[in-house]
Amino acid sequence: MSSSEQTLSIIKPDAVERNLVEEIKNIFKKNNLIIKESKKIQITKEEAADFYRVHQSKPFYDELCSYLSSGPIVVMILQGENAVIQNRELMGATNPKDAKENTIRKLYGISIDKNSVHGSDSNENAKKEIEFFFKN
Ligand code: IDP
Ligand code: MG
Repeated sequence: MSSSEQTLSIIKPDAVERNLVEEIKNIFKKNNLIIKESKKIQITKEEAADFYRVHQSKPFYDELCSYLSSGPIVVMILQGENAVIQNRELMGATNPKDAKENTIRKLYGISIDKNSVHGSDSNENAKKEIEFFFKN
């Protein structure tokens, strides 16, 4: 049975600003994730609040929404075997300090908030998040 899946990846403002887009994309490609779609956009704080609404009760919610809307981001659909888990493994732990060697967040993350990338955490959320950015 094929387990080819799609997931949503976002290169966050801290990484776009430091010109890390191609480096991060190369990590996906080298690890058998195909970039099916990619676009550089900037979203409003309201759109960020909608995207991150699962976190609305968290103390860092307002800061998180301000941050994601603070500059250009690159949103991508990644496709491959077990894409959701594969992408999460390549990203590393939420806090770059806890991330394993050679993960994107270990290599490039600055702090728990400026952690360079977002990735869907389940197939169900991947579908919703792809819809959010790519279906009108
Ligand atoms: P994830 O991005 O690894 O899935 P989540 O727990 O879903 O992590 O949190 C979403 C985002 O919220 C994180 O990527 C990070 O940018 C931010 N975040 C998570 N925990 C904290 C925190 O304790 N302080 C500030 N920002 C946080
Ligand atoms: Mg998450």
